[in-house]
Amino acid sequence: MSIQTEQTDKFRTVDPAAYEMLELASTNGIQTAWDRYKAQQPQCKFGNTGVCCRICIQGPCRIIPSKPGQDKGICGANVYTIVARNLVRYIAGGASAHSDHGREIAYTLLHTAEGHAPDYKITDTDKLVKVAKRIGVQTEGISINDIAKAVAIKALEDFGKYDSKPCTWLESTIDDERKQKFKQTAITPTAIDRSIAQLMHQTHMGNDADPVNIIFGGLKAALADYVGMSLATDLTDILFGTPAPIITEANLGVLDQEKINIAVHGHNPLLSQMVVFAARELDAEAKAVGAKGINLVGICCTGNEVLMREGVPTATNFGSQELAIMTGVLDAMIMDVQCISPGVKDICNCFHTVLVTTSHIAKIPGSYHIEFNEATAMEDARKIVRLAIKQYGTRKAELVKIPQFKKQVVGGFSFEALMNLFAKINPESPISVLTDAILAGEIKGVCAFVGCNNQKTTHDNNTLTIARELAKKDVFLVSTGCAAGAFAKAGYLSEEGVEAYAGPGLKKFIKRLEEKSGLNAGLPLIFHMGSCVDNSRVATLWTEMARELKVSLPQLPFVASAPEAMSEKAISIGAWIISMGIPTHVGVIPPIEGSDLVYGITTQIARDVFGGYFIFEKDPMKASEVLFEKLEKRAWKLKINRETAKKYNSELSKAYEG
Ligand code: BF8
Ligand code: SF4
Repeated sequence: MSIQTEQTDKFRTVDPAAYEMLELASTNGIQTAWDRYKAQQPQCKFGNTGVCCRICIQGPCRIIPSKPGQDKGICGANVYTIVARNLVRYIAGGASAHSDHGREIAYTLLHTAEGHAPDYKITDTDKLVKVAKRIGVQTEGISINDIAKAVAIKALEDFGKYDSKPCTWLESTIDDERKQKFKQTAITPTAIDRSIAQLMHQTHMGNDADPVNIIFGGLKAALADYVGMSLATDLTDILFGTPAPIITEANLGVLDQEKINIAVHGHNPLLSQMVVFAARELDAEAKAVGAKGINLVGICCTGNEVLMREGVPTATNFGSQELAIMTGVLDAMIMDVQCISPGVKDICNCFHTVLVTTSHIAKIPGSYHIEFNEATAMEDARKIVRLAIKQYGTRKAELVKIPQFKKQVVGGFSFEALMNLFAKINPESPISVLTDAILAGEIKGVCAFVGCNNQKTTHDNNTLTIARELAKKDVFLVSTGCAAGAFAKAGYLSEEGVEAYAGPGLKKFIKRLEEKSGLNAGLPLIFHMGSCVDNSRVATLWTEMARELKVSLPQLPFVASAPEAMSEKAISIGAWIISMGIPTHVGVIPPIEGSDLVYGITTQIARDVFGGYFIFEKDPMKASEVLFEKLEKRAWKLKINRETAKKYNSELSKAYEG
């Protein structure tokens, strides 16, 4: 059975709802990201290969290595310096975005504990105490508020502390082998802000010209990114609850013509979570204007946050964000920060949808700006929801067209939720349910899907293809971000995906868990672990697996794939994943091909030093083969090592007995 419809266009999207909207856009002459991508062709070769330097205003210097005189920048910078600098500056951008998101959560936790953020509360006290103990905060005889305050302060210290100790959220979450590795390579961050500032300094005109050193500086900032993400996940769980399995739906068919539809779009749940509460509270006001209630939907990672905790359906993912407006029933799109294409405003202009910006660092000309403040959170959220209620009356019936595609989603698999599920089979050692299945050969390893959509690929196609191929070969799959959005829309986050694509081993494994799950739905083919900052949950999973198997991360049968990576954040995540020892596929070639040396550092030297490395492969079928081969090799070595160790130990003990 195929759960993709035939009615898809292999050049633009494999999402049938997006396809329908794209057809509508063509008919009505509405410009979308797809058109603008076309208009940008051919894209600048210098930019595409990373050899254009704009770091000082003597530039731009565009390098042609084969052309004497143009083989270096005006200052004498070599092509490898330029490519490396450009690459790591992406990491600085990504780390800034993730960590600044984390910082806001930390401030809100602090202010909640101090009583200055009356609309927030500490929801998961168990997780608070667990995190406190892990990072060395006293809990015995201390009030919940005081523990929360101490935890929040520790988190804020990770941004700007002045000592040279490693960041707490790195030191308390990774294994000793990686700690040593990061120490030896001098990439342990001591403060997030400092690592990012240092990287910008390091890559300023006339500073570091050594590509290896520049890349190591980039990895330090990438680990700072990990710290920011890790603390963001922990503190968000403390404030709003740790996700548990939840059943919902995805794709544009979740929009409801009879209700007031509000989309939350962006990343930071401080606002979107409040909009969830406000929408529930104001349902009667929606009914008073003739609607059947309020239908809240999510786009991108703020959507993932409220899906994981509240079961809010996903409307769509990054690549197709504009298309949600074209349904004509979206009364308001509420943005917080990151990955919001300014192009959404142009589409809003063609429909009645009101675009509401809420952050002082993310405004779009022509949209409503309702500044969101933690101190007045619910009041702000109510204001936004009421704006949508008002807007409902201006809907144009003749422009309504909702594609009738939606799929069931079983999400909410935080690390804790996964362990709770595994504990139903093995309460003493939940993680060994997964590791034993790998050792037995039932499961061939784990692949984590992360990242975005990118116009350079067919929307959702790389992501779905690689997952299908790996699932057929019995690889256990987890996902975050817009990759999870693609899976949600295609039915891969439900039982339907298992029936369609799971290989015999994977199916047996999932069904064994399903029997005990106690859920009102079957388990999914792919386990949704959350938003992009929640890649920290994925890191917890691999750390726990390695601990159980008594191996280091470079030996673990675990790979990652960002099949349609787009943002600076995706590059930053990829960089810390490889530094953790995990081979990472990227389906879009970043601008590094202009330097063989830099390309080699990321794909080869990284392997020698960290055990993790990038695999750049645009063809999804080939990528799935390479990823599987990496898993097989690691799983095979794991078994051989264990058998040898067992034999050696028993021979040794026999010798002693003798
Ligand atoms: O942080 S996956 S397009 S929405 S960057 Fe953006 Fe990429 Fe989506 Fe989430 Ni992550
Ligand atoms: Fe050109 Fe050097 Fe300035 Fe870059 S830093 S723009 S290579 S002069």
